[in-house]
Amino acid sequence: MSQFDAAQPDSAEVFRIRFLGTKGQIKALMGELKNVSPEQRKAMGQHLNELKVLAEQQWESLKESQQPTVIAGGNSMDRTLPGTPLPVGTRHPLSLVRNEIVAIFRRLGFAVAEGPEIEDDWHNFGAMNLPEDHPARDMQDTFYIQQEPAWLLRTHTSSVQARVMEQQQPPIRVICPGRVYRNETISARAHCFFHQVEGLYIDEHVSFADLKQTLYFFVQEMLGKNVKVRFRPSYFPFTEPSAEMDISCLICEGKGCSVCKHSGWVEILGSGMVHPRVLENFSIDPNKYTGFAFGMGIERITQLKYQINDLRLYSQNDVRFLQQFSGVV
Ligand code: 2NM
Repeated sequence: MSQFDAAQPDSAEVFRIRFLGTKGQIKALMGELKNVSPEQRKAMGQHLNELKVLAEQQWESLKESQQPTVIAGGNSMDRTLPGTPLPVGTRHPLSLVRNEIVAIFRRLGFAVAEGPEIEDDWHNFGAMNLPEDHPARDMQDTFYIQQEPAWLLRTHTSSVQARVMEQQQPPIRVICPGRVYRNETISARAHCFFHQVEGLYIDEHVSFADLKQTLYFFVQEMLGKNVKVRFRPSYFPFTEPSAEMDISCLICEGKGCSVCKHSGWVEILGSGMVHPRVLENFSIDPNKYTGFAFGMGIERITQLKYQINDLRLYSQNDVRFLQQFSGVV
């Protein structure tokens, strides 16, 4: 640190006394003028005046840099003090897993689509072939914001796929990640909101074999080459036929534990061939086009990947939980 560092509280005054004071160096040089030959005296005088002006400027700027900055409210702040370090946040485990899922499907040519969390009845239920009296429409499961006309919190991201089909004819290849809401009592195993990735692929000649191979590829990329899969027949109103996919339990490697309820298998997603009525709802000709669709919960896959056994941890924002994912990209 030099003698005239702005951080030194008295450096302007030290500078003034040394260069500009009555006993300062510039005054002393001025005194020497009488010893200079008359021819050189004028030029020398001009140089010394320039030096004096420069020294005065330097003195002003030193004084200025030492002024405490006055901010609104009258508090003063020393801008030369080092800042207080701020704690750096970490990516949420659900975001990490969502990003991974999205990256895998993007490599297969799926585009990402997003849509509103507040929906009307048509995009969430009607277009998805959910009849008026279907239990998923019950007050118990759905958060209604308004009854007539109905505004609700989407219960799945199929509503986003409805909006894609409304705007685009096949080929369609999209995945829809997002938050969905269901009116459930909060516990370790259920929450009133969770996160989904749904996928939709419609083109000519899309088959159930395409569905199986796509989802098999996904699981191998996501959870490793050793994981086994099986498909079980199931039912969804928007697909026919429908199937649920299980994977061999990663926690006990199929031997039997509480996560797989001693069966060796855990369900990770639902899927099926898009119901012809859903295609017709968007003027997509079911005789020309077929499609498959699937939906998975991000929480479930995160649980398997990181062994998180309580859903509430995801939304409590306890830094001791969140910090465990620091450095994971
Ligand atoms: C699931 C399971 C099976 C699905 C269907 C559609 C659409 F838009 F094509 F109708 N989107 N998502 C679907 C199918 C979702 O979630 C468990």
